[in-house]
Amino acid sequence: MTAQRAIRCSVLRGGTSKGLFFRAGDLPADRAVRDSVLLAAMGSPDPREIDGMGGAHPLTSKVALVSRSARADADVDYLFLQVWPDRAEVSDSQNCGNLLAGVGPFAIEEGMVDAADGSTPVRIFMVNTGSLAVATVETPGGTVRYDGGARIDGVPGTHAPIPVEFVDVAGSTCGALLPTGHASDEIAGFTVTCIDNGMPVVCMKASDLGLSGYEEPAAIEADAEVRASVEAVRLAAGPLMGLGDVAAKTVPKVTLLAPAQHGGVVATRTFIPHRVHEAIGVFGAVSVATACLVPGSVAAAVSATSVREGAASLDIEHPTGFFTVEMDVETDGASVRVRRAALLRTARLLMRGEVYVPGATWVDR
Ligand code: NQM
Repeated sequence: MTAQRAIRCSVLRGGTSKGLFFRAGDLPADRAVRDSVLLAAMGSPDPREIDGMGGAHPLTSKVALVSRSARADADVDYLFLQVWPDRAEVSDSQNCGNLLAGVGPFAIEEGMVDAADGSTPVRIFMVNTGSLAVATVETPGGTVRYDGGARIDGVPGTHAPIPVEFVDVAGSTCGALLPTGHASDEIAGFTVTCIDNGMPVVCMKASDLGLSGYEEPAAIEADAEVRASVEAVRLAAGPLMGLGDVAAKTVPKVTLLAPAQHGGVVATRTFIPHRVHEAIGVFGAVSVATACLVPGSVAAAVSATSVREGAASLDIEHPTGFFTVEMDVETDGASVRVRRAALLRTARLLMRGEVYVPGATWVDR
């Protein structure tokens, strides 16, 4: 008999995602052992994740590893890991800007960052993409505040605002904002735009797939022909975006675009990559918003924006509302430079304690 192993852990909602937050040093150093521990903690592989903490959806089967940073420009390092619910795989191939919103509160709660009286900016080095974010957490009296008046679509109620700012995410995974070197490409029979402003995304017109682009996520997921076309585009786009074989990777995402319906810039439905997002990812939204500003892109053709220079607030429509991205851009002919992107998230500490995994999953090597 091997006793169960208890590991310090917190559960936080970050934006429209939810995950397990660990101090990096509390997990095994060996990567294979770490991954088997995380799979056990989540209850994966099992589509219901019934024997673990996972929520049976990629958006609720996420992990954040946080540690004090050795960098002069960051307070903490954040490594995001996607635990697949239905297969025994843990992926670090993408970043997650939603779980990112929980990193500041977690770092303060865990004593990694000293809270000021009022608000506390937490400088976060995002290990997956080698880029920086600053998240400002409300800390009246030096304690994290979770209640407040900020509302984000996809999350019920209102909570304390956590503004998040990025300066250097363009090309952070693929090496260039437009990884193929073009504003649009023909891939697997479709005209698409490949972009990476924090998340590798392939934009295509929903109408090219015979969709309006306003369908519910479940209806799109139920359409086998659409799923097959989207995956064919994704698999062909991966190597062209410098991502290699993406069959087992969570990137690129594929976002289907349609004209905005509710006064925003563009309507979106996003494959992440095999489920359709109930909203849109944070960096996914930043990348799509940027694509709308690139002359000659599929997104610019569909979108309603005429922004070309300076500060702009872009509302990206998604299945459960809007995602507003504040951007400061510079356009020079066919090229776009994003000086800064900022957005609003909320987060909440849901549970703090220990997660139990079968002792046999943590075998020291
Ligand atoms: O794009 C989902 C999410 C994400 C990732 C996904 C994210 C981002 O909504 O930054 O936040 O695209 O897999 O959490």
